[in-house]
Amino acid sequence: MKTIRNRPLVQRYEKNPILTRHEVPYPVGTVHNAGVVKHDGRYIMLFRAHTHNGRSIVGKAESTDGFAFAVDAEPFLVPATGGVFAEYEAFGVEDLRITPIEGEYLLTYSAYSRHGVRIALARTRDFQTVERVALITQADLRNVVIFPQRFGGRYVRLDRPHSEITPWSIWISYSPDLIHWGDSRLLMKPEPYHWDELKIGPGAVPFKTEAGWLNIYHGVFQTMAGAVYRLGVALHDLDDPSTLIGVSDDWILQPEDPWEVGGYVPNVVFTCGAVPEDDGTVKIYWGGADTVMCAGTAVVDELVELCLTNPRKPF
Ligand code: BMA
Repeated sequence: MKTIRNRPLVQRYEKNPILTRHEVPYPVGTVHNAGVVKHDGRYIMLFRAHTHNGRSIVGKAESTDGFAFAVDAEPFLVPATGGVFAEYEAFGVEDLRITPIEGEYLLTYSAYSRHGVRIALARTRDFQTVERVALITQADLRNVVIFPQRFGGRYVRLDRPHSEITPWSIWISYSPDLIHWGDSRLLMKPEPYHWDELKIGPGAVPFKTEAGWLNIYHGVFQTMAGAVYRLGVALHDLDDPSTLIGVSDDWILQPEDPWEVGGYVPNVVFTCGAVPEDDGTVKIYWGGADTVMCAGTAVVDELVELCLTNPRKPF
């Protein structure tokens, strides 16, 4: 039996949007799709922003309460100017995720170039200096989230390859060293005539609950008026994240506010980050219409319950 609630699963912050281009001290056209993490008691947000040439960079903002963010004077990550990264980041860096692991933060982001889109990995300990590690996928692949712990000594990631037979689906891959990835398996596919029938992809970095790893992902439905991006949830086994305990049949968030329904790309809520709190809630961050940043709060147990009751088949 599903619990009947008289409030939405994700309670939107009443002062959404929490960040727009007007709060950025350098010229950008958008602020969206941010990775967020708690570091030394402060919330660090690494957001994507379109510069005025139409390509993306990553900016940084900080907050003490997770809702009111102040943006740094300079961008955090811009396309590399030297080495192999320069060749593959020339068209911009996008949709960064932050994985806290073993005392450091792994940053995965989309690197765009004339060769397509692939994923780059960088690391930081303090969000002051960043070290690029490796380009960890080929083209065309985006939306990679690394789990915040190793399993059997190996790093584990969810990724999102695309092929005609298995379009835009969520796979899992493993690495002994963060550079070489393999042992890949399919975990979830879009479901026909369902809110996520066109595409699915990893969203926020999965976080640990008592029942399993909670994975907030995005799903896309094609309508006559264009694509609609929503968020859903899946629960992965704590010891073996390749085992899916349940995938919720329902979405948890869809575009509803004016800045989600309208903007640079209308009808989009897209997450790259969520911060679990000690009180059993999770702050979820999403880009609205590829234009602004929004936040909301959900009760973790309710998201878990949604995965367990009335789940859909992963594929
Ligand atoms: C996806 C990515 C996201 C974006 C979404 C909606 O393919 O490009 O960065 O938020 O489309 O435009």
